[in-house]
Amino acid sequence: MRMVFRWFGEGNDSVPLKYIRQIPGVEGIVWALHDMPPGEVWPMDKIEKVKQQADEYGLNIDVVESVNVHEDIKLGLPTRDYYIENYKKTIENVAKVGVKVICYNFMPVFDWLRTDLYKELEDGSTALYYEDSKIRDINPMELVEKIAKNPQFSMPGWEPERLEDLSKLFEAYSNVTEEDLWHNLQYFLEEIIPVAEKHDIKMAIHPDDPPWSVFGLPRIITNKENISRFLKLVDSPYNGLTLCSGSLGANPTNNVAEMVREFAGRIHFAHIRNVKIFKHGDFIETSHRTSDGSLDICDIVKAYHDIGFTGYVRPDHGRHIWDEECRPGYGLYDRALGVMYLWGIWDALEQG
Ligand SMILES: [Mn+2]
Repeated sequence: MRMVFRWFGEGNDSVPLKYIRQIPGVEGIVWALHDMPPGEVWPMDKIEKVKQQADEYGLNIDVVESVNVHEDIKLGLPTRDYYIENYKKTIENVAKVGVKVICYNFMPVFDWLRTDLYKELEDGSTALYYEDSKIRDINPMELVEKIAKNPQFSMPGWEPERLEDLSKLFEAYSNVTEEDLWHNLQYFLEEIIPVAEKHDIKMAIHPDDPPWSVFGLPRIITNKENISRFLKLVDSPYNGLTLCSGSLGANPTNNVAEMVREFAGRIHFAHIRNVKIFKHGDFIETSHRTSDGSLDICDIVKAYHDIGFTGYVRPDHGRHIWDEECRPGYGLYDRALGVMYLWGIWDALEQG
């Protein structure tokens, strides 16, 4: 496995590249142009700037997360063709600096979803928390106020401009069924996968987080059956997965290690983190350690080891520990501990 670490860009992340290079075994950053609105072409000068910054610290920029998909594509509107053409140009542009994998998702309106960004764990650290009853009771607008208006940083997937016209967006989705979403995803893939093939970039869809419908919006990348269906939409190795253990694992019926084995060869990027699941679909993110959460991270890493995984891995979210001031879920300390835990398991497996 090749370890990488998410970085939000100069002036947009509390963690400097100088520190990232000091985490053992981290060879590159997972990056994006976070100031580019979905649907716009990423310009070469901005892409090259990130490359230069990473080069300075000997870090690669092989993995992009995310190139966001414009809502019109997910909605299947006539304007989608324009945004798909732009998406292709962005693929072409990032290929010029050597990008190998693009992570993206196909979740309507909301990217990931939580009800509390700073829920306290027993040890006094805080972490991202999802409480199902709150999602049922809350108006989506209130949630946006809470999440998107985070005072320190704009939250990835929750960019204010993206959610500006939330009620209109909800209205637009009111007639979109899961089957429509499948259809729109297929249309998108049939257009972009040949371009990805041409430029040798593996497309890696991120599962829905959490892996079930929220606010009545359709969600489809949620379980093993649906992922199998997704991979067949365009049966090419370039149409692959970002297998996120924490997202899929929030549903206890999902067996992540089993999915790793089943989808080996189509997994280009692994997000590994633990979650502790409570009743009623509530869950909290925990340290990566198996005993701290509900997922057997040892078994998941073993599955990757068994399949001879040579793709990219990143520790996913971390808790907020040691009074670190950071983006919710994206501090240095707990993610660095996560990296070391993953390497610890991997190295032990290597020794047999
Ligand atoms: Mn993830």
